[in-house]
Amino acid sequence: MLIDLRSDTVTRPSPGMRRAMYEAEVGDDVFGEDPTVRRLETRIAELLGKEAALFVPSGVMGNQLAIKVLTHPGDEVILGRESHIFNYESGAPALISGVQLHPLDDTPGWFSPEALALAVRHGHDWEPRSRLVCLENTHNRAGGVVVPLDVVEAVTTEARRHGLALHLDGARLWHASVALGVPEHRLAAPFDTVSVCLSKGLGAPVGSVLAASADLIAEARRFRKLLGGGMRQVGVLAAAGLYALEHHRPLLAEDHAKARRLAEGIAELPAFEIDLKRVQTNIVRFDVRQGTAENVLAQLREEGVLMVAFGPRTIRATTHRDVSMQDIDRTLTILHRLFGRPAN
Ligand code: TLP
Repeated sequence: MLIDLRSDTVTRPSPGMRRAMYEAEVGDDVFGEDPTVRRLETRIAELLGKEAALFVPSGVMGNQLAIKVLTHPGDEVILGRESHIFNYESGAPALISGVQLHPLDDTPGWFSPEALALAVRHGHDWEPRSRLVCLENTHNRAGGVVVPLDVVEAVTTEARRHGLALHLDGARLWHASVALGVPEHRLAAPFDTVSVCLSKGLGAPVGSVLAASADLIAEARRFRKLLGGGMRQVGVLAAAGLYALEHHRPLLAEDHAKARRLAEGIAELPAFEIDLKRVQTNIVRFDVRQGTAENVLAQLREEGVLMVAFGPRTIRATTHRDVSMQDIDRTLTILHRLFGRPAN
């Protein structure tokens, strides 16, 4: 049996989730007639403390709809250099919204209010217009780190001082909430738009949700259709999302515990370098001291363990509900056997 730690997106729907999908009441959601989708949207709006929400096929679409409804072509969007939007969304902001991205150093998982203030333009004719600031919580490439509440408050307050709009990529906001012991709506409060994913740690097969004011959601709904994201009897998928919120979300702390165990085992190996302080949720990011990440990944693959490269020497392992603590222990046994010799 493979131990698949490539991402928390690889989970299969649980038996209870499949049953909920089978039994879902459905209707044509393009006409706004799918009762299960409506229930999901209402539930997420409530959890995030926003007026309304929109079910979308993916996290990318949630982020891109947010950028679309908060900007005009030619505007500038300030975001982290390590963010998902900047690195992994195929250049969509340029294509869909006609905006320019202004990346700031967010190595720890965020940029400072001071760096943000310096990046804001001055309104000259020859400058792009600063319009939107995006944050990511938890921050994927930083290693699943949680952006603390005081940082969220400081950065968003600074953005508002300059009259900027705010979007939160909360693909794993659930994990941030569990790690901080703070409800999602507190982490979402300063933002105009928040996108969350059901298909990552929560274990639904498909789906993300964008939450915002009723006006912004009405606008996003129009662009979702334009992009081909208007879905019909999609209550079968929304049912998986509702099930995940109720039955899988309360278990996320277990995934954090698996990541911690894995990280502590990796820290014992001189072949690798890991910052344990960064292991706060379900992502374990570590560096290879000698040789390449690809070489280590190939050796692990031979043993049935899958992880991904996050750079030439950097590896990411992500825990989720389809890997057990026993799988983590087996992974550590394999890592110790392969890489246990001291580095010289
Ligand atoms: N992240 C995926 C990869 O694309 C890297 C993963 O395996 O972690 N925001 C964040 C912070 C994400 O981590 C992801 C997916 C998305 C948005 C996009 O979600 P999808 O894949 O549903 O479009």
